[in-house]
Amino acid sequence: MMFRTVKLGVTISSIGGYVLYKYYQPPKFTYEEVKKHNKEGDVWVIHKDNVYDVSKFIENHPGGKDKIMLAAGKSVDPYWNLYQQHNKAQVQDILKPMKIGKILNYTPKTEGDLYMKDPIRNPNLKFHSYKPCNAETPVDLIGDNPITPSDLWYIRNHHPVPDINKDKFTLSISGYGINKNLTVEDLKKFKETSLITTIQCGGNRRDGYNKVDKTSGTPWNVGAISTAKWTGVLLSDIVKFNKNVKHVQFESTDTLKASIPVDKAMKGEVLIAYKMNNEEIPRDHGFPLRAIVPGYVGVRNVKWLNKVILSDKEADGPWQRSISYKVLPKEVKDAGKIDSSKIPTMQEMPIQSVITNIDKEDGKYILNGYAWTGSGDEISKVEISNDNGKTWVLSELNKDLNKNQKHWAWTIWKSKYNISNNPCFICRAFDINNKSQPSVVADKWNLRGLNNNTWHKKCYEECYEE
Ligand SMILES: Nc1nc2c(c(=O)[nH]1)N[C@H]1C(S)=C(S)[C@@H](COP(=O)(O)O)O[C@H]1N2
Ligand SMILES: [Mo]
Repeated sequence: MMFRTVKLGVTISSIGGYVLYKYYQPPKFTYEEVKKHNKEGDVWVIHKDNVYDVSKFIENHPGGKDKIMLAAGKSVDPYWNLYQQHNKAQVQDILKPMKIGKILNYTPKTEGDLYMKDPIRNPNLKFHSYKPCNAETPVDLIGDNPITPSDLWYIRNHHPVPDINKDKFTLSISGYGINKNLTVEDLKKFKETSLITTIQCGGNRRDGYNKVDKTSGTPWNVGAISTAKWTGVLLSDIVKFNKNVKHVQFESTDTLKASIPVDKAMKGEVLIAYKMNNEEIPRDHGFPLRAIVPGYVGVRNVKWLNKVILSDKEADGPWQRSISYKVLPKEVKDAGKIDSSKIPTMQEMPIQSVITNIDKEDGKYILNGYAWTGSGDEISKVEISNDNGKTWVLSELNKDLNKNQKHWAWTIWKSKYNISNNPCFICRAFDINNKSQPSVVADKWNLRGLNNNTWHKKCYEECYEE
């Protein structure tokens, strides 16, 4: 009905009805009204204080129908903050004819949406979610980039990204007679140390378990892992540990809490980092300070670190004490039925290897992948099977990243096969102590989908250029 009024207004003004044109008021809709138009075939969205009917447009949305449906009945602005490609005149031209009115009592979505201030991200990441952001690194780039470029590092956030003013920021270190507050500049006065470490989320390869039985959590494929050079100060260089200290707790501006055993804190090359790949740590990865705990599960590498607490206890909270990071026995299908306080939380990561991509080049299959173990031990070999695990051959290893340090960074590997071979491959790695990966996924299955380090199988898939 109101739509017609608009059309009529335009027609009359064109034959001289200037008065109507001048006094024409576009229809106003409440947020509640817009919210009702959130189903396929009937989709309204809000941009700034305008309301658009995009029902007919959604199939043509360059980012896919699903993405636009996320904003159905709501404001697109928080999403456009992530996808900056919308900030151009062309987009406004597309929108214009779809405008149906204005929003009544417009309130810009800044406070209401805490994710509005999240940083702009590289669209080549493989996104699982946006609020909070969970995204995998594009693993097919690893062969050419053993050190992951910071903007392509996987992102695993539990909350909105804190917006921190470095000049006002301090790190507090407390417990057992210690009580210091250090600015980033204060930290920089200590001896600077750099380490190249791989960080892997406890849920990396969770999707592999889901084929056995459902698990809870983001269904990560093989890209919840990345490697960077971190620069900062060793925790053991700035804190003297009293013998009663059993755990070192980390807390962050976004309220995450985690802890590590004091032994690791003293001897495990734990870093308080202020640089990632030679630059300030990007906001998504912990600006301005991050705990780097080489070889330990992702969540102990606390971003936006603002407190270090020496304690006789583990950190409180879900990330340490409850089941989030507990590898439950495979028989447990209902976490409510067990006493999880008896099960230790994950810390050091087991040996892992993965085939990241298989390409066809000059009549050969070229396999690339990574291998790594949280103990910091050297990867001695990566074996590939082309006959479903009966026989194995060695792949070629590139250990350059660990030349001057313990093996905290992954070893990249490569293998070549004639095209006449079966297109399916399995990989497994060994460390210098001959520790290797388990073969059967069903044996390692656990309710929270953690620590999947079973033999990794991948087949070559033709991809067609459009
Ligand atoms: N403060 C804080 N630290 C955090 C997280 C977080 O949400 N908040 N996520 C943790 C988890 S589960 C992982 S796997 C890694 C991910 O780090 P990244 O986003 O830099 O890849 O950071 C860890 N540190
Ligand atoms: Mo994680």
